[in-house]
Amino acid sequence: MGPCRLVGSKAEEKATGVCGATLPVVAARNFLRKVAAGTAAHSDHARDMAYTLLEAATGEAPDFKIKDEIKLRKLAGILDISIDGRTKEDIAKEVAEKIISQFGQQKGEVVFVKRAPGKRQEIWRKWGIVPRGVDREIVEAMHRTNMGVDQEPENLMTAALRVSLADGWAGSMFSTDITDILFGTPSPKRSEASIGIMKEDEVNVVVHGHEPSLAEMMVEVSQESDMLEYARQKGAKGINLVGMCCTANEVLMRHGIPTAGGFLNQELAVMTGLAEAIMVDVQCIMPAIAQAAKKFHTKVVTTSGKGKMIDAVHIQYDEHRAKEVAREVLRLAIDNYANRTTEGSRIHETSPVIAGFSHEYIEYMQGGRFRASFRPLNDAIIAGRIRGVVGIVGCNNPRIAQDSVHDYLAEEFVRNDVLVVSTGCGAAACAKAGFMTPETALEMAGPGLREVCEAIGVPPILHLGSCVDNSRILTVVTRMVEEGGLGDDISDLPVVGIAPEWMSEKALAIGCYFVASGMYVIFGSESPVEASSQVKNIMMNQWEERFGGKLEFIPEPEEILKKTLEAIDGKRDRLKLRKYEPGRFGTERKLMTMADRRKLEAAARPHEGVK
Ligand code: NFS
Repeated sequence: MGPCRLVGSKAEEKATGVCGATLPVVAARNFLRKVAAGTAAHSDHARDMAYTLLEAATGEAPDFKIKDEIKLRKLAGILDISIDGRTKEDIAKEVAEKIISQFGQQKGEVVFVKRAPGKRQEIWRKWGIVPRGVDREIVEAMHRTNMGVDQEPENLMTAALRVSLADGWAGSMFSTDITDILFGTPSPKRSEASIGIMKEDEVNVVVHGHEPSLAEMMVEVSQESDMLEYARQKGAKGINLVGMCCTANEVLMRHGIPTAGGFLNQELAVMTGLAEAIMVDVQCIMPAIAQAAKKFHTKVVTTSGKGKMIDAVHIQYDEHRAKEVAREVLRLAIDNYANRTTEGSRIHETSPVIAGFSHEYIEYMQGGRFRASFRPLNDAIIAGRIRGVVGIVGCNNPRIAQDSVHDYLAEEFVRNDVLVVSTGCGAAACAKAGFMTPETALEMAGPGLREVCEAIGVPPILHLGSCVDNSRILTVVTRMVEEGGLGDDISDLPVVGIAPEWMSEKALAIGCYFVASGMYVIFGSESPVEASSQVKNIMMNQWEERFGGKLEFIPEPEEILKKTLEAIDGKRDRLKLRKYEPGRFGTERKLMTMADRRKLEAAARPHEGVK
């Protein structure tokens, strides 16, 4: 009588459980539960960010300030909040309250739905998948998947799309926007990637997890002269802050803090024997690190009441005294420096990386402050310089040699003139491989993509941030539609989303909201619904008919590549764009170089001179 999985001899489409639930019902039900869990993780993170914004605005969390007022005002506009004559704190308070209300909203539509292309919104309304409120969709998914409630695979799978939209167009998008407002909207930063960033003669503190609030405080306190002096007193030359998983992506994008890597790198950080402390909060944290740490001097420090761990030290994070908590963790790390005993495994190589491509910066880089637009990108696609765009996102998975599929695909796409955007552990993989530099374009990219990257001075693989920042990809594709020339909906664009080494429920939620937004999505590794041809048929055919997007699980990397390029070329065909041929392009507007852009900006601000 459950929890239900039909496996072994029962893994046939006609098999049933004791209650009569068929295999497709059980497969769809479990799938919906996973998508709800992934949505819950991203959205609960977003809720914490919203409360931090609220308390920053009211002064109850005095260590947090509003850094990006322009973005705050823009967001207030989207939320229909007036900004005239109001202080930024006053606006921020109302913005935070409005967003907090979206979690518990019971009726209507979550507010960011209106940011999607009009045609997309109509499709969602037609099929009844507009989320009402974030928590409501998650709770309903948990209810429907209880024993004896929703018994129809199609209905369960439609619910998966609705709950996923509460992630992409609500929870994750809230989190990205608020994080930018509090800590700054990312712009490109040069840094390094690999486990080789650990330093022998400094106190190494690894910040690992997902919510960036405490990690941001750690960035600040690790530069305080008192703390640096304390480290010197203990015999260290300095303090080396090291990022891990999505916390790494957050502090890399905003401060250029180097990244040690993604999900499967966390035990390696301990095994260097150089980590004085690994500070963690929530999500993707292996309990194994506290066990591995027993063989070294490393202290694993949990900081969230939601995420405690056996054999870890717990120092409770509190946003009301955030810097003080960060100092406490840092002092513990510094005190631990003298305890290094066990020689670990070390490497010294690191790769250069440029990260920090927020959607705002992507727009800016294509035309400067006064002509920010997506026109050059759309034109380059229309002309065939850029064949299409692929998002390579998601996790590492112990079933796959770490990063192997991320790296293989990234290299092949770039070679084939496909622009790559990347987030999460996919971005960490590309960073460690050294793919995220403008030079990569010269070495690896096909002729058209190379020309575009050279003109703008960007890598052919753009680091868009953490996994909640997949919402930035939604904004980018929406802006591409709005810019014109590539159809009138996301489903028209020659764009594919891929999670080649996925393992987390969060990845499934992301995959589903990309599909519901009209994209073809491919996951590598294993399918959680492999046993049910009916459920696979819903994901591939019914979803495509209704939503213009589909979800497919393809374990072979070569097959992922082939199907992606076919899909991109198919979309180009349907848009009646010129056939992609390497090295042969149509006419398009001239791309602006950095020098052109500076001239233009100087002309627009003659009194300010050239910046
Ligand atoms: Ni995304 Fe980031 Fe990595 Fe996967 Fe985990 S760290 S939130 S879930 S493993 S990409």
